[in-house]
Amino acid sequence: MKIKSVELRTIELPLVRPFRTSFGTQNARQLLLMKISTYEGGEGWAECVAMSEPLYSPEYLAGAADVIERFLLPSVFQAGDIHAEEVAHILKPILGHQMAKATIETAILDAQLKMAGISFGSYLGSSKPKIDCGVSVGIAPTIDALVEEVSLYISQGYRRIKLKIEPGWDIEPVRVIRKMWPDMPLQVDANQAYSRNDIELLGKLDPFDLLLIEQPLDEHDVLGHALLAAKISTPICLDESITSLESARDALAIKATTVINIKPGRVGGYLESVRIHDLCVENNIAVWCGGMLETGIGRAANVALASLPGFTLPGDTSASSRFFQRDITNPFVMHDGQLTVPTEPGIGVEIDLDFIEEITSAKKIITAP
Ligand code: SMG
Ligand code: MG
Repeated sequence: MKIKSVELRTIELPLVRPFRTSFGTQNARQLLLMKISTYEGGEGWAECVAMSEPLYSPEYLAGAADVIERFLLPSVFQAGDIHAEEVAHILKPILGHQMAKATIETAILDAQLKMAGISFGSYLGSSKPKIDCGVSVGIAPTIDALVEEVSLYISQGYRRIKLKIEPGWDIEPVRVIRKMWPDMPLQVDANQAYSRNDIELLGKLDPFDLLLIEQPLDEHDVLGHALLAAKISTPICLDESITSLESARDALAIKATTVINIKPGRVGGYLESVRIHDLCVENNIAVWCGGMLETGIGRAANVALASLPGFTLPGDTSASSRFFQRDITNPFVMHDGQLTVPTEPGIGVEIDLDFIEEITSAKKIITAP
């Protein structure tokens, strides 16, 4: 395949309710969309999961757009005839920027699979037609507001609840939710808000039978997670710290994590995600698919990934309506706590171009030299 042009646009979708984590509150999802066109007449879509500010990860929207245009696309254009399987290798000399790299690889893979008539799910190794859905619940203004929000998701059928926590919003919300729903699969996510000094405090979560605690410490403190894991009984699950197959292997080797959250953007794409999945299957480590408030474009590919056999825990693969009133594709609608894996070629969803145009704040077309 030879890439002819790449369209980059920034869009903004309002969230149905503010989403608060330990690093900030989001009221809207601003994101970068990519459409590639090939000389063979193919088209591929992807979204970049970087947030507008570098708070979850060092990458951010405008930075991703810049590195894509300035460094990544020139390398891709120079490579000429290209397959998705070669993209990571071609981009390797440019360090970091996994989310930006994942966007290019995914758009090329979408175009390639659409041309070949193969769905993302079949290509990646899907083993089931439907996946179980979990939902991520932000830090609420009050315990009552939290109970109300969790009740709504449970009534909608979600099969696992994840509570965002931070110092001062941890033991009490977990205690209340666990008491109301004693059998609900429940987990927490701190987004790095604690330190090694908090081991005793985090141990107070042990009585609540949580599936896991996600990324309690700094992303660079992998050893700290191993020390914590040795002292508490709640399983540790790394998110931000896992940026590649190698980092997953190392974290498992020192027992810093016993469950892994795979986010394709964070690890450089779906192909690296499958490699991490395979490593975990070999080592009997449960994996689940994380979420980055994706629109239908990113969600479609995530749902396909989450249908691989090693994804044994429900992911942050919620319905479109969890975040958006209106999605930019045909919406993902949950039935009985599950989403159906798309089977059409490529990411397998219909793109609502009219709506995308309406919410586009910037657009740029980069043509191959
Ligand atoms: O897409 O359902 C989703 C969001 C899930 O909590 C979620 N993601 O650390 O796992 C995480 C966060 C990262 C994004 S928070 C702005
Ligand atoms: Mg997380």
